[in-house]
Amino acid sequence: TPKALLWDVDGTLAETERDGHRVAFNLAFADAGLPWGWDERRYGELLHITGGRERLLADMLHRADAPRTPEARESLARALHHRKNQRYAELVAAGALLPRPGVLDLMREARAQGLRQAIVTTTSRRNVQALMTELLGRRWADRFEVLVCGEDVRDKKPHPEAYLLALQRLGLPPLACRALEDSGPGLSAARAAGIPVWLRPSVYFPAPRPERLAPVFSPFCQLITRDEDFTWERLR
Ligand code: XBP
Ligand code: MG
Repeated sequence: TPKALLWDVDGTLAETERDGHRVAFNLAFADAGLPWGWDERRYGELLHITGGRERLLADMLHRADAPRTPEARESLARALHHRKNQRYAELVAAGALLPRPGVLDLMREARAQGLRQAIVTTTSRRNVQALMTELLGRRWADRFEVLVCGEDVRDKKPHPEAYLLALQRLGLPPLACRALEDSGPGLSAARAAGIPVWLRPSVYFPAPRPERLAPVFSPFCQLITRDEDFTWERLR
């Protein structure tokens, strides 16, 4: 059995991408008077680019009405991203996001079993703070020994930096841990750090077909497609 659980945030704890970040980006576009919008299909495509600001910049390359110079695009992306995060915090505080089934129970059970727990995400500390306060309450941080966020790394997922930093801070070897992830970039990041993954795909990341799983996935990735399998009893 593992000694520590390393939790991804976006898509893993809640469907934050579809119901949170995407909606908040669209509100930020409207706030800025831009006729831009990301529907679920387009946002799903853009999700392979991790980092909200980076995602905005990538999308601008496909828009005729985006600023011409890289400097102007940078500054617009920074402003929109800032506004998006304000809107995200508002949505979260209004209760727009619910924990995914099993998440809170699994956290509780892991704690009861004496497991160590960490947060390993490449979103910002502020976004994590907003979401966790809503999902777990004001004292949420007591439950996690280590908190690695976007500010702590130079390279976002799928780069393994965030996971490597978490291992270093926990003082544990990768095989003593399990990463809980929902996405392709998250899976790649954990795998590249040598950490076995419990993969519970979120809406934007359809589960890979079984014939494509082996041998790349096993034994490093356990795919969880049903809510009833997302329990400590089934996973450990
Ligand atoms: C998810 C991401 C983030 C979010 C938006 O990371 O890639 O970019 O989509 O958050 P993870 P920001 O699953 O590792 O938590 O706007 O703060 O980037
Ligand atoms: Mg994720």
